[in-house]
This record gives sequence, structure tokens and C-alpha cells, in this order.
Amino acid sequence: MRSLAFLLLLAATPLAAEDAPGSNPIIRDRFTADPAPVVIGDRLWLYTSHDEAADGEMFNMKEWLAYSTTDMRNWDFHGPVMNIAGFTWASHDAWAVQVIEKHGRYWLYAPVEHDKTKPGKAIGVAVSDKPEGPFVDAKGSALISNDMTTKGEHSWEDIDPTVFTDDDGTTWIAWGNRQCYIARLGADMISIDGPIREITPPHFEEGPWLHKRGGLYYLTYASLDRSDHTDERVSYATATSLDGPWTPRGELTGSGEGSFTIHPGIAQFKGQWYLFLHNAALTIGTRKGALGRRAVTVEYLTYDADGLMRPVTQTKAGVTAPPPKP
Ligand code: FUB
Repeated sequence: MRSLAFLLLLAATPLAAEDAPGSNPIIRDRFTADPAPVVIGDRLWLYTSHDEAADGEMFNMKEWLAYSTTDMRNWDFHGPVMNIAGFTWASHDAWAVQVIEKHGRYWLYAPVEHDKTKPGKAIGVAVSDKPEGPFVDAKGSALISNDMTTKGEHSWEDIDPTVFTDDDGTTWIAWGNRQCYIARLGADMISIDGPIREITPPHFEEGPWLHKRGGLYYLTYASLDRSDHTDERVSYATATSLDGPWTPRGELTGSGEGSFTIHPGIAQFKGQWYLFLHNAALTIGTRKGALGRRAVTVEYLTYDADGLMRPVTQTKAGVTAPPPKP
């Protein structure tokens, strides 16, 4: 049995920065990716995809997970909120999710592989009365399918939805891989209302995230400049209207450690802005990080006087470091 002196010593020893609750990666008991934060009441909710790839497997993703926090340090796990089987018209690939609140309900948008009746990736919408789910298919068919966008030459063009409600109450959805599209959602949240417009910014690869601060709209995304680097980084563009024009603002981050992909998620919580990302720096037992075994991280996000986002570096300390000066 351990002596009292040993236990007292243990309790008095400060945690190394990388072990402090809330340091990166913030979730360590399972592999998570594609972070999607949303503030609901006094909690920040974080929805993620769940990486379960075996060695040599690219992705193995079957469900979406939810976490929440009140202090950005300690995270409560709420379990899987939906499994791919909940979209009966889909076959596999529970990829990057986003959830928003509207009309007192919670709406989950996510890309999946459609069954053979409409080959290629598609975007489904599910709904719940509680942020912790369970979420159920709200439409019974895809909201967006590969046949609705014609520019891309590959079957995974319609992935990674980001949903954003503007000050006038209109909700917009943007998505894409290689091409970035935007459309207005119907008031029912399960239909597209109006044309689908292409808004592809430079080096756009995937993972768009729409947000607004003051009068400025931000389109932040995973970028890949094939002439210059081999792993994705995060870049962004800004506009004073969702109709554009979008002004490219360059790279916001470098690549995630050990990861081809990176994926931004942005939220303001209790007055502080945060940028969620992922990398592949986590090892769980004998399982090392990999293309399909990623880990969600979070960093402070700040803006300069012109509203431009200052470059962000992924760190071990993350938000356990003191917040930056405004
Ligand atoms: O996680 C699967 C896919 O990888 C996502 O949909 C992309 O954003 C990339 O992170």
C-alpha cells in the first residue's frame, strides 16, 4: 500500500503543462476529429467525429460524439449522439459534423456516403430536442446529394457542412471539397431555399466554417497549396456580405502534427474566442495517431484592429496558458 507521505507528495506535485486538464489534445481516451463547437446556454458544446481506423486503414468513422464544458478545462462526455445507421439512406463515413440551435431545437448536419441509389457523398440533417441527443434523421433523405453540384469531378465534393444563422434569422449552409458552395436553408431547416452558389476561395480543400464578428463574415477552411506543401493548413477569407466578394486573408495556421487533414471550428465563449483544430499527436495505449486517428485541440483566437485573425500555432498548453491580451 502506498504511504501517506507518498500520496501527499503526489498531490503537491504540479501537473506538467501537457497533463493539465484542458491541455492539448483535449480528449485523450478516444480519437476525435473535425471539431464543431457551439455555445448553448452557459456551456460550450463540442461535437466531433470519431476516428476508429485500424493500422493501414484510411478512415473508419461510424458515429458522432458530443462533449461539453463550462470552463474550457474539464470536458463532460455525452456519448455518441448519432450513428450513421440513423441515416437509413447512407452507407458509411460519418464525417465532419456541425450542430446549431434554432427554434428551440438542435440541428445536426453531417456528410456521409450515400447508398448506391445516389453515388457519392451527401449531407444529411438530423434533429433533437436536447443538445446531448439522441439525434434522429429530420428529412428521411439527403439534404444535399452529389447530383445537386456538378462542378467537381470527384465523388466526395459534397462534404463538411457549416451552418450559420445571420442577424436577420436566415440560416445558411456552406460545404464542399475542392469547390466551396453556399445556399440558404429553408425555415424548416431541412430544405435548400434558393440557388446553390460557388464561393471557392484560394487553395480551398474542405472543412469550411462560417462565422461573423462585428460586421465581418469569415469563411475559414482547410487549405492545400499543392505547389508548396503536402498537408492541409487553415486559411480564411472575409466579406462584408455573404453574397461576397470574399477577400482572401491567407493562412491562419500551419499543419496539424502528424496529420494530413486539419479542420477549423470557431466559437466565442464567455467573452473569449477559440479556434478548435485537430492533429494526429495522440497515442492511446499502443495505438499511435494516424491519418484516421486524430485528436481535437483548442487554442485562443484573437483579432487585430482591422478584424483580421492573428496566426495561430497549435500548442501543448492550449487554453491552459494564460489568455492573450486583447
Ligand atoms: O474526417 C473526415 C474528413 O477528413 C472530414 O470530413 C474532412 O474535413 C477531413 O477532416
